[in-house]
Amino acid sequence: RKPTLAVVGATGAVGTVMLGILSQRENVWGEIRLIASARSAGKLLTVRGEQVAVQAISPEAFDGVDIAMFDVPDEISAEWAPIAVERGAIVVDNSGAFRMDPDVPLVVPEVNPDAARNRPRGIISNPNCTTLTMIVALGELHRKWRLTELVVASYQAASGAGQPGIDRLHDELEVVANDRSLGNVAGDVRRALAEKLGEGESPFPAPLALNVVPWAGSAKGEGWSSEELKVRNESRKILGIADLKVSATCVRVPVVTTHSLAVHATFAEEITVAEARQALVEAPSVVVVDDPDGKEFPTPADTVGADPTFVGRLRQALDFPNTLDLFVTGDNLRKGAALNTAQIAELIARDL
Ligand code: 11C
Repeated sequence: RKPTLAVVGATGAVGTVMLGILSQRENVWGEIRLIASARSAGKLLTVRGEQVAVQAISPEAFDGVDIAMFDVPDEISAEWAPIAVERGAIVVDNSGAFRMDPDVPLVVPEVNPDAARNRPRGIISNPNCTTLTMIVALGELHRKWRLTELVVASYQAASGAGQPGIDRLHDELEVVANDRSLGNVAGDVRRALAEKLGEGESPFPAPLALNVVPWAGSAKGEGWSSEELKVRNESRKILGIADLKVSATCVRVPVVTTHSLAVHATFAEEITVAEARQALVEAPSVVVVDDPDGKEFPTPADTVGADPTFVGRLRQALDFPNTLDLFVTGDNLRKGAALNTAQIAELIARDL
């Protein structure tokens, strides 16, 4: 019997990409059950070329499910993942609810696949999309040269904030698109948005159109955002380096989908650009795009919709021995979320 899979949060931004991914990858699943809030119950969604009606979330909805993938907010996962486990499912959770629980593995199949086998709570966590954007490439370099320090700045897409983030960016772009006077006086974009879109709630704490916003997530004290602490804590856990030195600055940019990171990575062993490039070229799921003279480097616009991590701008840091600077891009809804979750589910389905 092929295992039964549940997709919880099937109607969200990540859930929508998940249904596409499940339709494209090898068909290892028997039934695929779609679950969402009661509001979406009965809605017909297409997966594997078939229309499937969404079921309202309930304990019974998990009966007979072998693996349940959750793409829902933290508080929904915190409540419902243990219920799905009680009903017999193994949960692969893409929220932040369980990632730092010592009894929950945090898995990236290219980096620490074996961790998926030790899951005392019946739950496996999927990392945050910002961490995931860089971690496959860094895992490969760490395997060979032992990573000791990481300084990163992120350039995060609007879809990291889900469908409301995507909608807001498009609304803002519509306002600024036909006004060439904007962007010349401090506050003019903010005023134009307030005038045209009202003072309504934005998922972002400042205008995103014609701007960059040095903040993602919630405040975690001493000036740090939740997103920055996730990059630090999750990188340590996935790579298994408890004392990895990490400093992150997370920034939102007016890109719909695909996160980018500028990475400054220091290693215990001597590393050259040529060796690092070769290791990355050979790494599964990594594509090196690095010919600035030929105008070839990773950009979000050229990455969106693709599965691999793209790496470019590889340089030996001039004033830091054993340190590489590089730029990485990855589709935050695919490898950053749905794809990695699907890969974990496939990994554990093989052992069922
Ligand atoms: C963002 N990375 O870009 C966030 C979204 O912990 O899974 C995902 C939050 C998370 O806003």
